[in-house]
Amino acid sequence: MKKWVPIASGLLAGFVAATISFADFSQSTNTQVASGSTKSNAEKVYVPFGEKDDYYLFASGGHSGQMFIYGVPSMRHIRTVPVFSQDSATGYGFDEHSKKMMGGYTWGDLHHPAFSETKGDYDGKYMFATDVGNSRAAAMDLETFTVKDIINVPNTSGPHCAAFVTENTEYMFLPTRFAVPIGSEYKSLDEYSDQYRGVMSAVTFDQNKEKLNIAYQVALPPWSYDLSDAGKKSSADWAVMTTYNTEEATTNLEINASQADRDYIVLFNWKELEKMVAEGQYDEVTGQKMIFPEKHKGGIYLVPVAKSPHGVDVTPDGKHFIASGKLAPSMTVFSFEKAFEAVKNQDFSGERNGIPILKYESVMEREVNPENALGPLHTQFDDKGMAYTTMFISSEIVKWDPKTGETLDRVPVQYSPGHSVAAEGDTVSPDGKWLIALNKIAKDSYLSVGPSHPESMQLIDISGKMKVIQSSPVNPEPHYAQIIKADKIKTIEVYPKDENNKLATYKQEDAKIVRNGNEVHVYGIAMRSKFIFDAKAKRPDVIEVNQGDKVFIHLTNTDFDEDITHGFAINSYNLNMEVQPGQTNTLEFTADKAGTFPLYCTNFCSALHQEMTGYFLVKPTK
Ligand code: RUQ
Ligand code: CUA
Repeated sequence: MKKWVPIASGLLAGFVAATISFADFSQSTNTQVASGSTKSNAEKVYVPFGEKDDYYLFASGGHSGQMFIYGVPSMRHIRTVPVFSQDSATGYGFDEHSKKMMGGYTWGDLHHPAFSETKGDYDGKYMFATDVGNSRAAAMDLETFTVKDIINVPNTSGPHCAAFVTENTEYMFLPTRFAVPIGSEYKSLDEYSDQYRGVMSAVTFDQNKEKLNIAYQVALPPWSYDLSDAGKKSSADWAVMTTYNTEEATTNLEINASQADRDYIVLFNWKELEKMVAEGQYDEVTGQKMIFPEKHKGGIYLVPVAKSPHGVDVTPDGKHFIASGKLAPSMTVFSFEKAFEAVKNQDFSGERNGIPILKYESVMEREVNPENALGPLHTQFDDKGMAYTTMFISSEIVKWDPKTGETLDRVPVQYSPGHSVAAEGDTVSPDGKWLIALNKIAKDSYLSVGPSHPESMQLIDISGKMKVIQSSPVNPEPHYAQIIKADKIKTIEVYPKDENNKLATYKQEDAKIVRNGNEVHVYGIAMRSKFIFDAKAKRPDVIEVNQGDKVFIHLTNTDFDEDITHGFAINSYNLNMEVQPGQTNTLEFTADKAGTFPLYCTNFCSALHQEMTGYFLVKPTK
């Protein structure tokens, strides 16, 4: 068995080396899991062929920019849905609709997925996610598992903390991870404290139009905003976010952002902020309604918390929020009720940038320090309100009671869990059946694929004593995930006919090629097992254009039949798109290369799929 080696990089490395000997952890290796892999465990995760899993797992794909969909408990990977990155398997980022949505970017860094909620429970309608790489937010619909809208979030650089939605999906709050000057203009780092801001955006989603919108922004101090969560029930109008680098360091953050003993949790009342905006209490900046807390008072408070906190999670009953400290080995339980009292009594110990600081003792309920548990990051909950916190450094999950602080159970995981996710574990009614540890390091767990190993997701049965019973490799990198009951998601089988869509062609005889100057519009059909671009032509499956023409290929899949997806690719033209049953999709490009280019269907659609081809002929302009 290979020895566990320290993580050489990252924020925690110095702390790790100074605090513990890694030899202590070489004990908790994969052999422990193996000895637990009894037949009864295998039966728990075995879903016989033809039967379906009980839950969907939506795992963030990190810097793959995608979302990974798994079944639970089998942990079978079902689908990868492209969100922020191009994907040649589906033509995402190539067809017009998705290309436009992507806003010119070809990659993204997807961190935290969030289901839409009704009354604090997942409603199975939409999934939201944010892109730390290029400051975007996306909404995916769960009828088709495709992205409907993406917005760029101005004045922000890396909405890491998001997306976490309020109880009825009124808002998601997207605070910045990196402070930047408003408008992202050039400003010297010497002017950091004055000129840089940590802007948070309140984003809404219009379900009828399927559009994301920025309702307003808040110019918070130039700190890093790390994680957030929305309140529930009695705290439903509130939200919390952790901060670090309240030192406002501009270099060598590893050391300089860890000086102060306390950072803050930002506690805000979004109903009040909404009211302030309605009453005109904001400045119009870069086209946004911007609240400046030093000027527009109210609704925002700071709660001191042990240095450099990471996760903050609201308990299912909405009464508490729990912060976990990267650099302090404790979970701190805060009381919303006490915070509301403190706000009412103006029980402040000072202010920063015009934001009142509540007294720590007035809001804190207890600090919890399980013995030798190090690097607490994120907390999930079960049906009894018990908390499960990931320990990044001591590589384990600790189960504890938020009401007493008592440690109830611990299980080693392999290794270094960031988040974990419980079945419906961040809603008002968690299921309490499964918990999945999202491990940064899978060392020795799977067949080797060279120096870089996959990450891992370990399935833990939490119905009794915690037991790791299954594990699945996963591409970099599942930051967070959500598990939803499978029967909440109602997918459609085919896209319904849309008679109002002028780009769609449903009848074979209507397929045509229309030339307009040097623009060529193809209104074509893909069906088993042929393309029809021009019904009246001698060769209906051929598109002929002149070099330099602007070509639009509008393709409708007229097979209104489940699972009959067609693809469309032109050899050597670096173009590819997918048309799902009933769907119409458009490719737009310039025919800049003259020559003869075969085109073909990329999706295996019938026994005669190989015959589903044609030619794209580009006449040279002499
Ligand atoms: S963060 S490992 Cu990107 Cu969710 Cu805590
Ligand atoms: Cu259509 Cu293959």
